[in-house]
Amino acid sequence: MASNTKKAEFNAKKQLEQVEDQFQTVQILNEDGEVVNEAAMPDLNDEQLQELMRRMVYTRILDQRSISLNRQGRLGFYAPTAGQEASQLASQFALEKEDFILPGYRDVPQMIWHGFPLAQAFLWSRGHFQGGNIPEGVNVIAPQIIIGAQIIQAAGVALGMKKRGQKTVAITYTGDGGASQGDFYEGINFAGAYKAPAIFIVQNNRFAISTPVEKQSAAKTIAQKAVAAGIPGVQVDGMDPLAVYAVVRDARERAINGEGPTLIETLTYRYGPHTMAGDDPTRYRTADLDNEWEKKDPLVRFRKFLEKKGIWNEEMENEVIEKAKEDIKEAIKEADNAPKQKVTDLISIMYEEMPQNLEEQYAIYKEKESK
Ligand SMILES: Cc1ncc(C[n+]2csc(CCOP(=O)(O)OP(=O)(O)O)c2C)c(N)n1
Ligand SMILES: [Mg+2]
Repeated sequence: MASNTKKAEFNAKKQLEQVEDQFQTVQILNEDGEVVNEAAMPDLNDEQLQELMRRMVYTRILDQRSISLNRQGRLGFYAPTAGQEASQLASQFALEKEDFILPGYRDVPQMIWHGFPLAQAFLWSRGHFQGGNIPEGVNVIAPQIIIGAQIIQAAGVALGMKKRGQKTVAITYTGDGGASQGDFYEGINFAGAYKAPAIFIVQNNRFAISTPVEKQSAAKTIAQKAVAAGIPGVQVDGMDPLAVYAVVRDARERAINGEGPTLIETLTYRYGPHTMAGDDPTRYRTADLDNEWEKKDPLVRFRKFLEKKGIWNEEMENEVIEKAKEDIKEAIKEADNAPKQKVTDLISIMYEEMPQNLEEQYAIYKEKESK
């Protein structure tokens, strides 16, 4: 017979509420570009703040141009990024060049700012082998298409860094949908158990293609999923570049000091469609929701903040826009001039030492291509 005292001791509902209460959204800049959390302000000088703004403006143009290029048939796969600039670029801005990025398909901007050439990003979009051939010294891998697979890979890369005694981190990105995958739980659990210096970013843009986040999980936050892995979880305003920078920088510090991984949920929104392959967001999102999120725009609030400080103006912004357009024009030309790819190219870049079965196929194709 269960007694009433027992019932009171085991209050499952309260347990859940207590967990959820711990995941309040970190914000530094509000929608009007005002500092609402001075104590959390990251240590960035004026030049660094301007550079972060430049990158966000540049990337917004890159997104617009990529969408046009895709519609003209000059790019292949493209997953729009507008709306997610703070989440993507401020998190990359908190890294060092030696850190390793394991991106998802929407995370091409972070790769570019980590040193991956734009022309190669365009080639990746076209499925050209040179798009997956990462230059030496650029610590990224090609974007992951399998949802959640990069979480496990990041745990492994981070553990490798730890074993080599490197003071670096592996950072990986997935979406709200990715946080429902088995790989996600396995990856954060493993990294937690081995105190691997990993940073797991879940960009919660509220939709996995057309499925709203509320339908994917009963958890009120994605950040709280960290609790089960025994690692810290932080939910941050993903439209606020300063807050994103601050939490990622903090996670990086703890990781390189041997304190293990962190799960970071960035609350963000993608203004465009899921990809350019043809989904229609008006069939799964309301105009009201779009408007609500556009008011939170990361560029608008950061611009206001910088203008108030007197370190940003229209002329500077126009300069960045022109530079972006120029770079994109050059990069697409370079991509157009890439050699037509052969099957042997695809095979030869896959492994340092070719396995026997591929050697056989390589020989067959080499023969065919010589005719
Ligand atoms: C293992 C796996 N299952 C399904 C898919 C098909 N798929 C591609 S994108 C996507 C939605 C992912 O949504 P989310 O993780 O929220 O990322 P977002 O696209 O919003 O950035 C799905 C289900 C896939 N690529 N891989
Ligand atoms: Mg999503």
